[in-house]
Amino acid sequence: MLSLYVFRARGSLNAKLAAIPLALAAVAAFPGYAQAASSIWNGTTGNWSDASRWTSNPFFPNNGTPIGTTYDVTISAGNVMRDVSPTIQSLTFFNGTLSGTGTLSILSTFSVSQDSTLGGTGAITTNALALANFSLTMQDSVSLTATGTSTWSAVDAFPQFVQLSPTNTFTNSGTFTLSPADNSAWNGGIFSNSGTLIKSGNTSLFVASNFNNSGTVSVQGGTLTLNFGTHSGAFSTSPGVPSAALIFTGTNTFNAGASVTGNATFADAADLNNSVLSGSLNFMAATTVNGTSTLNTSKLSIGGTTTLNIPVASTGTLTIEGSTNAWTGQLDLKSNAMVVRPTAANKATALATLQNQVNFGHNNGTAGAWTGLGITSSTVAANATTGAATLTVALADNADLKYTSFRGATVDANSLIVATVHLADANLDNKVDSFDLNLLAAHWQQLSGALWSAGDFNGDGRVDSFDLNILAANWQFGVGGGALGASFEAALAQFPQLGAVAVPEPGSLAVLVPAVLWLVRRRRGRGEAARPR
Ligand SMILES: [Ca+2]
Ligand SMILES: [Ca+2]
Repeated sequence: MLSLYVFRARGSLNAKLAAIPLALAAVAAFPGYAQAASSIWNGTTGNWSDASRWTSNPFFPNNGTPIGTTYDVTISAGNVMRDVSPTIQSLTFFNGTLSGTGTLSILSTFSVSQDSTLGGTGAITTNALALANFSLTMQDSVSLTATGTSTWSAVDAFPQFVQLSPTNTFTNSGTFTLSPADNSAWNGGIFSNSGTLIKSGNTSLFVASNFNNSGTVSVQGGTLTLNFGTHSGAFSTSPGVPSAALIFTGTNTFNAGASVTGNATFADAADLNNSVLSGSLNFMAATTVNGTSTLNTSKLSIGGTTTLNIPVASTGTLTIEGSTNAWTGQLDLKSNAMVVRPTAANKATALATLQNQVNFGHNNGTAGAWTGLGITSSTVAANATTGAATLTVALADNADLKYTSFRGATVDANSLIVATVHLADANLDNKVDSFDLNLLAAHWQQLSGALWSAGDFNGDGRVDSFDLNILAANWQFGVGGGALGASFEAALAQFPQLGAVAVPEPGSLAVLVPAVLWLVRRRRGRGEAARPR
């Protein structure tokens, strides 16, 4: 049976077999003359170094034996065991197994088709990996590295598969373009990309490996889904290609150097540490934005809980899953801020939505506890339980604040800012001083629609003595010792209109101001030693 099998395997390669002796004769005739030889395995199970199993007999394929010879190798059946560590020019591999312990260096192209298996230990390196019409299985702990220009081509519509065991590693350090048939998959093991990985074609590919990117991943068409991994490289989708999409599933960690831009969905937990985030991002599960990360997106959609651990994030549009009074996603600002940049045309809608999301975050579940869905802050929620709350989540209109940059985020007159703030800090600079009083004074007696940035600190849409009282109670918070000379009385004196207004009961200014003065005196008493006489 074996001999018949071998006969068949060899018999199908008669033309190539016939060429070998001629090539070897040429080498023998011109020692030192560079000569490409083809060598074909005979389909049995045996050692690579057993020359009798190769058509290049008396030599097994290994560049330089004899001197000047390079080998284009074909394995189409059987199991070739790497008992040596050869270097060859190319390997055409289909329906065979390559096992053993030695390394194998392929200087040009490693072509894989049909059902092929790599096993054993040791490393296989190739310049170009060419996958087409194949399924490739890796076993044991063999590794495969592609350093040059590699391709995965779809010959027909049938999905193709790469299957690694948990102890196999594939590394791309060159440029690998993946154009597989739809619903193809790269499963198992470790997929390490330190080069450039390009997904092209309008098909979907699922990389269900531990995928780690320290290089560049570019989706130029179709969907690339990446299972869990740790990244310090760049991910992008081509702008202007609606079909191009990146999906991260499983737990993904993005460390220093990582960036994500384009149409990307984080379907499961993502830890975004020190990464640059832009484009159109969807955070559908627990997502944290940490460290020195920057988030400046055109669109941000939040499904699960997104936690901001950076001072500011900015997005053109913010979408939180759910609907008015029924939000199901959650933005946890912690002690930070989110800038939303609507156009003039959709500013009013964006503002109403943000107001509802903040209100829902404040009161959904336990009223006033800041534990609801929508927009909230776990920092403010913790502060609220102290019984002497000093923090809140504020919604500010930059038309009031007139910043061009807020904590480094570019803003304009249409920009809206939601931020965790100290009470009465109208301009969100972590201090309560005359700038805040200025804003309040500019909107004094506005009867409706006032935001935090207009001095409405109690959220009733009006700017009146209730708000002035809150300002007085928090006066000089966050201001260094030297500025304490700016007394509230002196500051208030700058705004005679505040004193001239007859305020309806119970908050008339006549009643208010003595209360304010009492507060200021009390603070002054505490700060006696620091004040010059
Ligand atoms: Ca302030
Ligand atoms: Ca008010």
